[in-house]
Amino acid sequence: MMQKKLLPPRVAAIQDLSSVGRCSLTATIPTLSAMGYQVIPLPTALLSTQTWGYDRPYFVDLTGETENMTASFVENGLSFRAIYAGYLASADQAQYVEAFFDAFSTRPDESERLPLLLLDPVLGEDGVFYTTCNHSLADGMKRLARKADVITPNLTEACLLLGEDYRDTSFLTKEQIKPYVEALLLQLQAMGPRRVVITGVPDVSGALSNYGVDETRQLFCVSNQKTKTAYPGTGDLFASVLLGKLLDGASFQSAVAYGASFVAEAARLTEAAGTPAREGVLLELLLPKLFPERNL
Ligand code: PXL
Repeated sequence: MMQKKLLPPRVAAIQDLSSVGRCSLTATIPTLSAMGYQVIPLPTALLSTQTWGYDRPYFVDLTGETENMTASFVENGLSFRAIYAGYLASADQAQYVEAFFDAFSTRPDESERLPLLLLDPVLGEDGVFYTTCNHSLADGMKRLARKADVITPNLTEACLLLGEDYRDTSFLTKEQIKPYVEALLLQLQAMGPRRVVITGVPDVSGALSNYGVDETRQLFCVSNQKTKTAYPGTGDLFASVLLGKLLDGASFQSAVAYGASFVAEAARLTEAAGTPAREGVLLELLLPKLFPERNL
């Protein structure tokens, strides 16, 4: 009989299934599986391709299925070590995801809430909404953020959650950016989540930084060199690696640093390979790096 601690803990992943583009479930499932976790997907939408760089993806909104999937998981007595929610198809779906959080939260005490709830409030980028997102979905994400333990917005999403003005930081220095982003981090933390990271903030030096605040209110920043090409799905890949590391027991700051450098390496490798940006990063080549060392 295998030792119980070696059995892969279950992680629910509430995200879209985009067949092409290495984002959402097609990033989360391989990544967390490589790290030794069993992913239980609850697809929020079905798309032929992700939306960035493709004309008219075929899109099926699965909002109508969310409640029944949840009920079936409850009926079958499932439990989760973590719940990771990302891209949602509609504002109504956010309410069903909130019900999912409630159905599976046990909360023995506040310091070790089970399961760990990670929300990536996918809404937009570069100051604008993704084509399928809008303000009512942002309101739904705000309600979910209040319940989450960890949230991973980019700068656009942080501003949308807070109703603050988005500023393009790419011509500013880190010293100029820091007070703006740190104020956003503290406001987001005051909404409820103990740990917040604002991802992918560019600056004039050509770095891409993740600014975070941990459960002790310690602020930190980790930076990597930005590639010339931007790839879709890197936020999903980052959140997946971050979650795996947190579940492994890493501190928030070290999990953020590891996830950010993993994504930066994936972007560098993909740029060197010259594959189309809209197909995402070549994460398959890097997954072996994530394998845990285990003697079965
Ligand atoms: O990676 C965020 C994301 C998730 N899902 C879909 C997307 C995007 C970003 O464009 O299009 C369908």
